[in-house]
Amino acid sequence: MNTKFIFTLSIVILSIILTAFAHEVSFKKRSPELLKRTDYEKNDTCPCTVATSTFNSTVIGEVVFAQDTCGSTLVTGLFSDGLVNPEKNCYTFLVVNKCGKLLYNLTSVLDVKFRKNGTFPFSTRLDDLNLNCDSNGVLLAESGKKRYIKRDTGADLQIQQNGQNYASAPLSSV
Ligand SMILES: *[C@@H]1O[C@H](CO)[C@@H](O)[C@H](O)[C@H]1NC(C)=O
Ligand SMILES: *[C@@H]1O[C@H](CO)[C@@H](O)[C@H](O)[C@H]1NC(C)=O
Ligand SMILES: *[C@@H]1O[C@H](CO)[C@@H](O)[C@H](O)[C@H]1NC(C)=O
Ligand SMILES: CC(=O)N[C@H]1CO[C@H](CO)[C@@H](O)[C@@H]1O
Repeated sequence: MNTKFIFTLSIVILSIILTAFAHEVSFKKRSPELLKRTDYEKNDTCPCTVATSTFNSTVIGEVVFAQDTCGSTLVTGLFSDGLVNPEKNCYTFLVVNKCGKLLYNLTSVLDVKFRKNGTFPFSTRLDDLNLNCDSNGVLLAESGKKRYIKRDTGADLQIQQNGQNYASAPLSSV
Protein backbone atom coordinates (compact mmCIF):
# COMPACT_ATOMS: atom_id res chain seq x y z
CA MET A 1 0.00 0.00 0.00
CA ASN A 2 1.28 3.43 -0.80
CA THR A 3 1.37 6.19 1.76
CA LYS A 4 -1.10 8.32 -0.19
CA PHE A 5 -3.75 5.59 0.12
CA ILE A 6 -3.10 5.08 3.82
CA PHE A 7 -3.30 8.83 4.38
CA THR A 8 -6.66 9.06 2.56
CA LEU A 9 -7.93 6.02 4.48
CA SER A 10 -7.04 7.56 7.85
CA ILE A 11 -8.80 10.82 6.90
CA VAL A 12 -11.92 8.83 6.01
CA ILE A 13 -11.80 6.82 9.25
CA LEU A 14 -11.16 9.95 11.27
CA SER A 15 -14.14 11.77 9.76
CA ILE A 16 -16.39 8.75 10.40
CA ILE A 17 -15.35 8.76 14.05
CA LEU A 18 -15.86 12.53 14.32
CA THR A 19 -19.33 12.31 12.75
CA ALA A 20 -20.37 9.54 15.13
CA PHE A 21 -19.01 11.54 18.04
CA ALA A 22 -20.88 14.67 16.93
CA HIS A 23 -24.12 12.66 16.77
CA GLU A 24 -23.49 11.28 20.22
CA VAL A 25 -22.93 14.79 21.61
CA SER A 26 -26.02 16.29 19.96
CA PHE A 27 -28.12 13.33 21.14
CA LYS A 28 -26.89 13.74 24.70
CA LYS A 29 -27.59 17.46 24.53
CA ARG A 30 -31.14 16.80 23.36
CA SER A 31 -31.98 14.06 25.80
CA PRO A 32 -33.00 16.19 28.82
CA GLU A 33 -35.19 18.24 26.48
CA LEU A 34 -37.11 15.26 25.16
CA LEU A 35 -39.96 15.57 27.62
CA LYS A 36 -40.59 19.21 26.84
CA ARG A 37 -43.89 19.92 25.16
CA THR A 38 -42.29 21.25 21.98
CA ASP A 39 -40.49 17.96 21.56
CA TYR A 40 -43.27 15.53 22.22
CA GLU A 41 -45.57 17.49 19.96
CA LYS A 42 -43.24 16.72 17.11
CA ASN A 43 -42.35 13.20 18.17
CA ASP A 44 -44.44 10.20 19.04
CA THR A 45 -43.11 9.76 22.55
CA CYS A 46 -46.09 9.62 24.94
CA PRO A 47 -47.56 6.39 26.31
CA CYS A 48 -51.15 5.68 25.23
CA THR A 49 -52.62 5.95 28.72
CA VAL A 50 -56.34 5.74 29.44
CA ALA A 51 -57.95 6.74 32.74
CA THR A 52 -61.57 6.79 33.84
CA SER A 53 -63.48 8.71 36.51
CA THR A 54 -66.59 6.84 37.59
CA PHE A 55 -69.29 8.62 39.60
CA ASN A 56 -71.82 6.33 41.19
CA SER A 57 -73.24 8.06 44.25
CA THR A 58 -74.29 11.74 44.40
CA VAL A 59 -73.70 12.00 40.68
CA ILE A 60 -74.00 9.13 38.23
CA GLY A 61 -71.72 9.24 35.23
CA GLU A 62 -68.39 8.41 33.72
CA VAL A 63 -65.59 10.39 32.10
CA VAL A 64 -62.82 8.77 30.05
CA PHE A 65 -59.42 10.42 29.54
CA ALA A 66 -57.40 8.96 26.65
CA GLN A 67 -53.88 10.28 25.97
CA ASP A 68 -52.44 9.82 22.50
CA THR A 69 -48.76 9.44 21.59
CA CYS A 70 -48.42 13.20 21.09
CA GLY A 71 -49.60 14.00 24.62
CA SER A 72 -53.04 15.26 23.64
CA THR A 73 -55.92 13.92 25.70
CA LEU A 74 -59.43 13.09 24.57
CA VAL A 75 -61.96 13.76 27.33
CA THR A 76 -65.30 12.12 26.74
CA GLY A 77 -68.21 11.08 28.90
CA LEU A 78 -71.75 11.47 30.12
CA PHE A 79 -73.55 12.24 33.36
CA SER A 80 -76.98 10.66 33.62
CA ASP A 81 -78.18 11.83 37.04
CA GLY A 82 -77.35 13.89 40.11
CA LEU A 83 -76.66 17.27 38.51
CA VAL A 84 -79.86 18.54 40.09
CA ASN A 85 -81.62 21.47 38.50
CA PRO A 86 -78.83 22.64 36.16
CA GLU A 87 -80.90 25.69 35.12
CA LYS A 88 -80.63 27.10 38.64
CA ASN A 89 -77.35 25.58 39.88
CA CYS A 90 -73.93 26.28 38.41
CA TYR A 91 -71.82 23.14 37.89
CA THR A 92 -68.09 23.26 37.23
CA PHE A 93 -65.79 20.36 36.36
CA LEU A 94 -62.25 20.47 37.74
CA VAL A 95 -59.23 18.20 37.66
CA VAL A 96 -57.61 18.60 41.09
CA ASN A 97 -54.73 16.94 42.90
CA LYS A 98 -55.30 14.82 46.02
CA CYS A 99 -55.22 17.99 48.17
CA GLY A 100 -57.87 19.66 46.05
CA LYS A 101 -55.50 22.05 44.24
CA LEU A 102 -56.74 22.94 40.78
CA LEU A 103 -54.80 21.30 37.94
CA TYR A 104 -57.18 21.90 35.04
CA ASN A 105 -60.55 23.61 34.81
CA LEU A 106 -62.54 21.57 32.29
CA THR A 107 -65.74 23.61 32.57
CA SER A 108 -65.45 25.86 29.52
CA VAL A 109 -63.69 23.35 27.25
CA LEU A 110 -66.26 20.60 27.96
CA ASP A 111 -69.13 23.09 27.63
CA VAL A 112 -71.59 20.35 28.64
CA LYS A 113 -75.19 20.55 27.48
CA PHE A 114 -77.55 19.58 30.27
CA ARG A 115 -80.42 17.16 29.87
CA LYS A 116 -82.76 16.52 32.82
CA ASN A 117 -80.42 16.14 35.84
CA GLY A 118 -77.50 15.08 33.66
CA THR A 119 -75.76 15.92 30.40
CA PHE A 120 -75.74 14.93 26.77
CA PRO A 121 -72.59 12.98 25.82
CA PHE A 122 -69.58 15.29 25.57
CA SER A 123 -66.21 14.91 23.93
CA THR A 124 -63.24 17.20 23.42
CA ARG A 125 -59.55 16.81 22.60
CA LEU A 126 -57.18 18.87 24.70
CA ASP A 127 -53.62 19.58 23.57
CA ASP A 128 -52.71 21.13 26.93
CA LEU A 129 -53.81 18.30 29.23
CA ASN A 130 -51.71 15.16 29.55
CA LEU A 131 -51.96 12.16 31.86
CA ASN A 132 -48.39 10.93 32.26
CA CYS A 133 -46.43 12.27 29.30
CA ASP A 134 -44.39 14.91 31.10
CA SER A 135 -44.01 16.42 34.56
CA ASN A 136 -47.34 18.24 34.14
CA GLY A 137 -49.15 14.92 33.71
CA VAL A 138 -52.13 14.94 36.07
CA LEU A 139 -51.72 11.28 37.05
CA LEU A 140 -48.23 12.20 38.29
CA ALA A 141 -49.43 15.18 40.34
CA GLU A 142 -48.10 15.06 43.88
CA SER A 143 -49.66 16.52 46.99
CA GLY A 144 -49.34 16.29 50.75
CA LYS A 145 -45.77 17.48 50.93
CA LYS A 146 -46.26 18.55 54.53
CA ARG A 147 -44.39 16.61 57.17
CA TYR A 148 -46.26 13.67 58.71
CA ILE A 149 -48.70 13.63 55.80
CA LYS A 150 -48.14 10.88 53.28
CA ARG A 151 -47.51 12.07 49.77
CA ASP A 152 -50.35 11.21 47.52
CA THR A 153 -50.02 10.97 43.76
CA GLY A 154 -52.76 11.35 41.21
CA ALA A 155 -55.81 13.42 40.47
CA ASP A 156 -59.54 13.56 41.03
CA LEU A 157 -62.29 14.85 38.82
CA GLN A 158 -64.24 17.17 41.08
CA ILE A 159 -67.69 18.54 40.36
CA GLN A 160 -68.61 21.75 42.13
CA GLN A 161 -72.13 23.06 42.57
CA ASN A 162 -72.25 26.84 42.98
CA GLY A 163 -68.58 26.83 43.99
CA GLN A 164 -68.93 24.08 46.62
CA ASN A 165 -67.49 20.58 46.31
CA TYR A 166 -70.36 18.36 45.24
CA ALA A 167 -68.93 15.07 43.93
CA SER A 168 -65.49 13.69 43.25
CA ALA A 169 -64.01 10.59 41.64
CA PRO A 170 -60.37 9.59 41.10
CA LEU A 171 -58.82 9.36 37.65
CA SER A 172 -57.90 5.68 37.64
CA SER A 173 -55.74 4.39 34.82
CA VAL A 174 -57.16 1.27 33.20
C1 LIG B 1 -69.05 2.79 43.27
O1 LIG B 1 -68.18 1.96 42.53
C2 LIG B 1 -67.08 1.47 43.26
C3 LIG B 1 -66.19 0.71 42.30
O2 LIG B 1 -66.92 -0.07 41.41
C4 LIG B 1 -67.58 0.63 44.42
O3 LIG B 1 -66.48 0.20 45.20
C5 LIG B 1 -68.50 1.47 45.29
O4 LIG B 1 -69.03 0.68 46.31
C6 LIG B 1 -69.61 2.06 44.45
N1 LIG B 1 -70.41 2.96 45.27
C7 LIG B 1 -71.72 2.97 45.23
C8 LIG B 1 -72.37 3.99 46.13
O5 LIG B 1 -72.38 2.23 44.52
C1 LIG C 1 -63.71 27.13 36.17
O1 LIG C 1 -64.22 27.70 34.97
C2 LIG C 1 -65.56 28.19 35.09
C3 LIG C 1 -66.01 28.62 33.71
O2 LIG C 1 -65.04 29.39 33.08
C4 LIG C 1 -65.59 29.32 36.10
O3 LIG C 1 -66.91 29.79 36.25
C5 LIG C 1 -65.08 28.78 37.44
O4 LIG C 1 -65.02 29.83 38.39
C6 LIG C 1 -63.72 28.14 37.29
N1 LIG C 1 -63.37 27.51 38.55
C7 LIG C 1 -62.17 27.61 39.12
C8 LIG C 1 -61.98 26.92 40.43
O5 LIG C 1 -61.26 28.21 38.59
C1 LIG D 1 -83.83 16.05 39.32
O1 LIG D 1 -83.50 15.63 40.63
C2 LIG D 1 -84.43 16.10 41.62
C3 LIG D 1 -83.88 15.71 42.99
O2 LIG D 1 -83.47 14.37 43.00
C4 LIG D 1 -85.82 15.51 41.35
O3 LIG D 1 -86.73 15.99 42.30
C5 LIG D 1 -86.24 15.92 39.93
O4 LIG D 1 -87.47 15.28 39.61
C6 LIG D 1 -85.20 15.53 38.92
N1 LIG D 1 -85.56 16.05 37.62
C7 LIG D 1 -85.57 15.29 36.51
C8 LIG D 1 -85.93 16.01 35.25
O5 LIG D 1 -85.31 14.11 36.51
C1 LIG E 1 -36.35 11.18 19.83
C2 LIG E 1 -36.82 11.87 18.60
O1 LIG E 1 -37.52 11.30 17.78
N1 LIG E 1 -36.44 13.14 18.46
C3 LIG E 1 -36.83 13.96 17.31
C4 LIG E 1 -37.98 14.88 17.71
O2 LIG E 1 -38.30 15.77 16.63
C5 LIG E 1 -37.23 16.60 16.24
C6 LIG E 1 -37.76 17.56 15.20
O3 LIG E 1 -38.65 16.95 14.32
C7 LIG E 1 -36.09 15.74 15.73
O4 LIG E 1 -35.00 16.56 15.37
C8 LIG E 1 -35.66 14.79 16.85
O5 LIG E 1 -34.63 13.92 16.37
